Amino acid sequence: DENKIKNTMGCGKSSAAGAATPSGKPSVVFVLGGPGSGKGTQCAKIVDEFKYAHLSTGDLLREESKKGGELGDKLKKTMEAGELVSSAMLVELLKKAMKDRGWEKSKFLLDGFPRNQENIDEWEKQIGKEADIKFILHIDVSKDVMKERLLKRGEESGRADDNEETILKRFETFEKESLPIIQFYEKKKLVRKVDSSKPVDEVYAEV
Ligand code: UP5
Ligand code: MG
Repeated sequence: DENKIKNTMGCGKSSAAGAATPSGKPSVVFVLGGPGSGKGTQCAKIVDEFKYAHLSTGDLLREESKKGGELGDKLKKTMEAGELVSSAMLVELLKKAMKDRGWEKSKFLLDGFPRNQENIDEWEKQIGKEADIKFILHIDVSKDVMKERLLKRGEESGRADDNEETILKRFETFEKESLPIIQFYEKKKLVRKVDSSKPVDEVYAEV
């Protein structure tokens, strides 16, 4: 639904990218890209240089799943299958994390969100006009490179989804559900794409 996506992008046209909005609303950059493309790596560098709060929905979900219980187990299973968790709970978690960081006048890098249309619909429902979305930062690199990076990271990361089988499922989910979201934003000229095939600092220079 084109209008729904468009509505999400409604505000904040005039203020500088990254600046907190005069309205006192939080200013948001969605950082998107495939599994292992370097979203977290680049966000950490942005945080070092600029005063952004970095929230990775994947990290939030991993934290939540560590708590165990019925929800924790369900999240763990979904992530190990390389599938996407349901949006209502995810956006609730995200909004709470944003509030904990300080809602007003803050600048957020939302790493790995939104990944499908349901995510966008739920964002619209729970947050919508309460935040100003500035643009989408697309960290882009080939599947071969992503796979190589993830397998290497998997040697030490302890992440249950950094194994070959799950990596392939994560790629599938990304292509089927998340790429269309990036492509839609692209048509709206809201995407700033960075080539992430180069060494970290060179990628960051472009970021
Ligand atoms: N690396 C990075 N940049 C490099 C470079 N330029 N040169 C050489 N090496 C580079 O980087 C990955 C690895 O590559 C690292 O070892 C790094 O040193 C190296 P990283 O910055 O961690 O990449 P990132 O894009 O953050 O990869 P990540 O694995 O976190 O991406 P995913 O999108 O797969 O994982 P995420 O944690 O966001 O989500 C995990 C799962 O949670 C999903 O599969 C899904 O099941 C669930 N989820 C949802 O359902 N909904 C959400 O909204 C979010 C997550
Ligand atoms: Mg990450």
